[in-house]
Amino acid sequence: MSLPEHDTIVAVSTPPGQGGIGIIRLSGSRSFELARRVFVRGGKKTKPSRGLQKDEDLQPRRLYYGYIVDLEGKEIDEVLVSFMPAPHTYTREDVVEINAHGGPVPLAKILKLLLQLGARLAEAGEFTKRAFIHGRIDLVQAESVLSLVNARSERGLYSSLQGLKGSLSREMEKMAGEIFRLRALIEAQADFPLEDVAGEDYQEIWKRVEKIKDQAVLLQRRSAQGRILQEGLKTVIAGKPNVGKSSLYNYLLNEDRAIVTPVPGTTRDLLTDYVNLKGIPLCLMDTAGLRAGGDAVEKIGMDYARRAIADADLILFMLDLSSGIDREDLWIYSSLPEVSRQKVLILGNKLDLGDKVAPAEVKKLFPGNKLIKISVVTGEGMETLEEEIVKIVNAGEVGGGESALVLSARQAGLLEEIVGSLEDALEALAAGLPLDLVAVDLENAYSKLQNLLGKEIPADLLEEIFRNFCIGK
Ligand SMILES: Nc1nc2c(ncn2[C@@H]2O[C@H](COP(=O)(O)OP(=O)(O)O)[C@@H](O)[C@H]2O)c(=O)[nH]1
Ligand SMILES: [Mg+2]
Repeated sequence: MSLPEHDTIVAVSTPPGQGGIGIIRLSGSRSFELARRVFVRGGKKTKPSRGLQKDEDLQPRRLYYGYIVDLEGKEIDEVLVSFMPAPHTYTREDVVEINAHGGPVPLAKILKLLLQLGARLAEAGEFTKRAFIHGRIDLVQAESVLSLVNARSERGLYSSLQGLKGSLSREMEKMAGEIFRLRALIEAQADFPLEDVAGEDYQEIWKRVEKIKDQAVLLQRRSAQGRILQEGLKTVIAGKPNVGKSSLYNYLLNEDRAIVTPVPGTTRDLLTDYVNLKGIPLCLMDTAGLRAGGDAVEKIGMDYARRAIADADLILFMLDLSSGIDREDLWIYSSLPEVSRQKVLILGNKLDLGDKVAPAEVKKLFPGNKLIKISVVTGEGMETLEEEIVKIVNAGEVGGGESALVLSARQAGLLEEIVGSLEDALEALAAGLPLDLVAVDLENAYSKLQNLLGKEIPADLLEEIFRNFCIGK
């Protein structure tokens, strides 16, 4: 690493803006000294006295009440300060946290003061990077910090926390260990010509590679669920014009975002927003109604709609109960992609205006799918709809579940390569190839696992990863 790792860094660790409190964090060998120079203890009775005089004044991991004063001794803010000596800190260095009253002005002043005294402004992710460099956390955990910062929902937060606690790392370490042992076993055999390798040994190796591959695939599946928790379940409302798609969009968002009119073809654009539905984040999209014809603008809108549908996790296919199911509805329904990772819910809207759809008809037209009857105007059936969405996610039909993992794009990419290498190994075994060729594939999988855990990772890539963090983390 080219950067000096041992200078003292400082940053505002809380999000920008008008917060209740703001935290300024210092890390490095000079943090105590710098903090002492600007911190003045204060109590109800004692008048502020400049600086901390004696070491006894200051015990680790205690909150001290007082003031930050500038170089002229003028008070900047009332604060609580804690001093945390290395190595039991986030970065494994001496850390000071100053809890200020927040508001951008005092925070900026305190920060400037510490910079004047010789601290350096931390780069994005530098605190976490130091934690990693000093071996407090591995890379998987470091990336979980990033996910945590970005988590959109409580459950996304939970799965990032799992990564941070190291459960994901432990599983990967276990896989790496197993591959390592397998390679040792193969090496022991590799000196013999293939026909001398005992059939049982060959079988045994095969079985064990298969087991590791299954584990990797499971991680992959769980990470797909994690993506949903983090980025939101891509939910697209689709159907012919005028069935109430925009009305549903507004209802779920709880605001009038989309224009609703009785004129078919009103929505021409793709509208997207995030909704938190009982703890599940939806990335909700309202689309232009699909129909034959329409002007140029509407056609572009329909094009957007089709693309959004192809990319969705969940499709809310809407029709109008009061006018019944017609050819247009069936045309749209039959054009929905049949992809197993996607789920379609059929919504019959405008229940308040009547219901011309018989249960037998639903069974015949949409085999294996049920119809949820709603009225966006009266709110009837909406609770059922929301519960159904939660159920689908919880059942893992489109993702979710407690065991979901949040992986960064880098991690997901590596995991895919690991699965690929393990599949290659299995193919080589199936083809009865010599074991040293199998060993090459295992070696590949092994080094990628190490890469995932940040053990054999090039420095520039490391810089890149930490650059994605925000400053102060
Ligand atoms: N009575 C009734 N009217 C509805 C309902 N949902 C939507 N509408 C009306 O149907 C018309 C079309 O709605 P809109 O949301 O723009 O449909 P879209 O074209 O599918 O986006 C509007 O006049 C809405 O007020 C409903 O549940 N009941
Ligand atoms: Mg609309």
